[in-house]
Amino acid sequence: DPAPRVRVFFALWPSAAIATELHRAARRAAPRDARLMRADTLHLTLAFIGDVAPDRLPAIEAVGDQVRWPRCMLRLDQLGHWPHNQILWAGSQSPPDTLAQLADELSVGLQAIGITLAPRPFVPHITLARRCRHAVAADMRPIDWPVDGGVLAVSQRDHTGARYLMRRRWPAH
Ligand code: 2AM
Repeated sequence: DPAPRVRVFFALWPSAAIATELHRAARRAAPRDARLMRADTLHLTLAFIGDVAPDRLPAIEAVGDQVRWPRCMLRLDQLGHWPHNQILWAGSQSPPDTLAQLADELSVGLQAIGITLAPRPFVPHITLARRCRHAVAADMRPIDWPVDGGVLAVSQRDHTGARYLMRRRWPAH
């Protein structure tokens, strides 16, 4: 058998208070048959790495040590729906530049250790619900998320969906 691989990504993880507000927004906006994300699973992906051999984790963590984790205010004031993956998401009409910079620094750092991310633009979003088949017509009461660090998360999938473990946390600095 090949060695087991782990599915990892860098992300921003909201506090329980912000996650609760986001979950409320999701409940208000999502159609009944959509599958809401649990509050404790809500996050914003900065760099999706995917499946790696566990022995790659120290180098990946070292990338997290190298970048600057900014402190910033992220105003979530936008709901969106992507038909191609049936996701209902929350985003920002004016994301701070520092977040795109952070995503870029992570991408460059990962590239330097031989991990190339999918060449798609960074669209900061928080998936609120999956299997959302229709566009949603809903306004969102803005939620101000004081971003003060980030994480390396490990995704464990089973029949109940995904569970996330925080492998490392970095405070803003
Ligand atoms: P999504 O919420 O838009 O699906 C864990 O799976 C996290 O990584 C999710 O936030 C998910 O984004 C993101 N993700 C999963 N597969 C991805 C991919 N191929 N490219 C970019 N992000 C991905």
